[in-house]
Amino acid sequence: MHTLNLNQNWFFHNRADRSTSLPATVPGCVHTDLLDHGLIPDPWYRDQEKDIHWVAREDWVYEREFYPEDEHLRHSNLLLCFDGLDTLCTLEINDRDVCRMHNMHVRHEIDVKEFLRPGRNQIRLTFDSPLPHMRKKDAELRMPSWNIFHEDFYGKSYVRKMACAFGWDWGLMAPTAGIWRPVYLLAFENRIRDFRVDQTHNDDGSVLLTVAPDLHAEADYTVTISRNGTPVASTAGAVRDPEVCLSIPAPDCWWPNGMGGQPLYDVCVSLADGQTCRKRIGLRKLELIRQPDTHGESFRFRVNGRDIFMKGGNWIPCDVFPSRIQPETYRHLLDSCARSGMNMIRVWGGGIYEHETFYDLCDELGLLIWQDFMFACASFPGFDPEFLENVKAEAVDNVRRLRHRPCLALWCGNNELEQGIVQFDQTEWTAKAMPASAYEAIFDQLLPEVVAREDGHTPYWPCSPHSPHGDRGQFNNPACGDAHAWSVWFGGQPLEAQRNWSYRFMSEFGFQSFPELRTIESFTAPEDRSLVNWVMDYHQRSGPGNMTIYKYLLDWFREPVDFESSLILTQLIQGLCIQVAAEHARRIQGQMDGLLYWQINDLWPGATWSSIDVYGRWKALQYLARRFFAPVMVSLLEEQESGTMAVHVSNHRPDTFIGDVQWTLLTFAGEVLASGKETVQVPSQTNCEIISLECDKQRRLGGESKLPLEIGKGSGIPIAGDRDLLVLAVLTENGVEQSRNLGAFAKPKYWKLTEPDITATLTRDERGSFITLSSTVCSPWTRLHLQDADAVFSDNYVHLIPGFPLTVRVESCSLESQDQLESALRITPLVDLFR
Ligand code: BMA
Repeated sequence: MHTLNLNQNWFFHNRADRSTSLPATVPGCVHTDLLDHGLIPDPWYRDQEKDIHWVAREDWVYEREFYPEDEHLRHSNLLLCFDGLDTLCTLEINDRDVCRMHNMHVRHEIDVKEFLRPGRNQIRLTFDSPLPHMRKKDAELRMPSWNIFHEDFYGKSYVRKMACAFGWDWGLMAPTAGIWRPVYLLAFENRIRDFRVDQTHNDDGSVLLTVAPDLHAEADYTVTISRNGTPVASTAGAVRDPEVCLSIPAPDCWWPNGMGGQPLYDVCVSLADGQTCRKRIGLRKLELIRQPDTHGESFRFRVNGRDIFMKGGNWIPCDVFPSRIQPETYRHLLDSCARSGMNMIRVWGGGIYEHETFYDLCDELGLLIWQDFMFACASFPGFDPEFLENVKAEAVDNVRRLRHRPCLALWCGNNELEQGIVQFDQTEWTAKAMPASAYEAIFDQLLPEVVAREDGHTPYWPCSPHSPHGDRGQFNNPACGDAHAWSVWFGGQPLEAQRNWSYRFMSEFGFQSFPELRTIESFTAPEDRSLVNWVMDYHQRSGPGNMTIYKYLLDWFREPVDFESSLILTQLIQGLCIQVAAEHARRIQGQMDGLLYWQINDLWPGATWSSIDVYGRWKALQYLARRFFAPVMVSLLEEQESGTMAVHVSNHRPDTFIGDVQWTLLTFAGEVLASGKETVQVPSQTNCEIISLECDKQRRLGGESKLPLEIGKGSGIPIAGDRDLLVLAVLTENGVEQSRNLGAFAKPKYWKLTEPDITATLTRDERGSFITLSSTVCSPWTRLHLQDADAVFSDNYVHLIPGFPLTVRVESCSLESQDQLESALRITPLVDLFR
């Protein structure tokens, strides 16, 4: 078999103007090509996005010549392969029409034997603007949809194209066109198209692998399983055998991050002519356990027989032009997730089925994938046979592409359609919703059938969120299924209300923040750098927007001292919001068995829900996640009225945790009022309440008391417990700190903070650079950052408490020398951020 790479030597032009043909980059898209040639401005900068909208209204032509060799042409099979075409396009070869394509999410293999000739050949792809097609279809029947920011984009559901390219509440509007994944020619007589691997985990611990090749050949084949290059099993299949079985007697099993390793095995199917097809698998059994219990019905992932709490976030495309995403971007983001203790990522349905690199990294890092099919926040024409055919091809292709991966945990039909955009008691289309029949055709029939047939193991879930029992329209059912809880951001409830959650699995909730000043500087001019102005608002796409951020900010913190402090305080309120929810979820593990926050990443710079911005800079949330998703975590839960503080330890390690919790009651000046130590033993995947500290009583023993409340509830006057009392809990194992947390009875805005004297000592050894920090008085959420440079620290927004020094490692840094690091390092205590 020959593979001829055809990614080079492409030219593109506007269909209306043939004379301006310019070199193009493939894989790529028209926007990145226009940017490369300086023909459109950078849409990220200020409000320049509006200056690129015209691009989506034009038709674009991509063409190239190529000279196949005789050894290609003599083969009986010549397939022109496109791994991704965006989206409505016509293929011509040598001026002859070959076919039309209309799905960005599917790979195409086109038989071009009759179209190719010796010598010069020309391939031309004409990409139609999707807008006239959408307009025409939408005029026939309006497709109700959310997140439509421009009337041009009504009808986007008729096109199988990345939905968020039309704009979302965290991103810009830039529907593009082009050859967004590789293109190549395959020339062959025999071919291994693909193969399927199924695993059976036996009671004796062995694993039986069934390998079923999909051959375009009349040939015998061999299957070999190897580990780190060493074969562990091999067998031959005759041409008539649809599948062969191999036994792995002593398998090394694959585990989600934090619960064990991620050993990977290579499966290779080969033909006598030397042709091979390979996949990398992990040996694991994954189940979604939905069984009746005292709370209703569980929603719990079980891997290799062990119930595991899912910790993670939601993933959107990392660029509105996904062809531009680099492997390093995936690596940095996913590595950040794994380092922050995550074990599950939800690939959200308004984006793309991700690149192989993404899933490779998830396999390697132990990040399970909740994979949505690409349907989000809109109705879809489930009555149209042509549309259903198109969706079917997409589903079959993507299920086949991903089904062998150990990271794949769940196929989910769509994002949020059941929360209002489909009416289950309705048979007609309305301006706001689709009828049940059109919905069911896609999400209750077509997709689950494809998953059952083509995958056969991975569970299918129709929608996120979905209630499997009772009224399906009651999408956030606390007794069963998953939930998207937006009661804080959209509902305006206080952060602490999240402690009343009793959902079974939280697949979405979130809070927005601004990115770092350096990121703001990248898209603003100096005069834009204030909280309220046109450019800052232009980069905020959520309805409740900045007003909501500031409302919560001022509920918890004081007025920021300057612009940069405002940015940081928005990150802290965001981090705090997610922390409150995550700690609660871990405390009620067994009732709630997973928590995925909205959202991990960004596709442009601005105010969004992300924990890592579009340049890969960690916001405070990412650091806090590292603490609240840590394998072992101590958390504190205050009871205002009684003045007690409960100390909990949650263990997500594979084994029982044995260690000590040291607790200290102290004033902000650092005066210790009481302290103690408890030895703890916490079984794997459980949470234990260790002790309930009677802080009010302790405090009285040590001095004056203001608890339980300074001022009564309902008086309209701010409620605060003791404003000068902190509880520090430090969890240690053999004397080594594993987790540290703070509790208080008043919000930070009322705390009696004083200016700390912080000592930072920089050291360096063969493991890297370290910063040891100590403080004369209590300094919660102390920020480390570099002036005009970037770094990721092992911890940040740290709680500095007198007598409890802390060492932070510099995990990555854009500066080269230790001297540069030393002079760029800035340490900002919370008290310096607000007035
Ligand atoms: C969720 C998502 C997105 C959206 C986010 C914030 O429910 O599914 O549609 O961006 O809310 O509004």
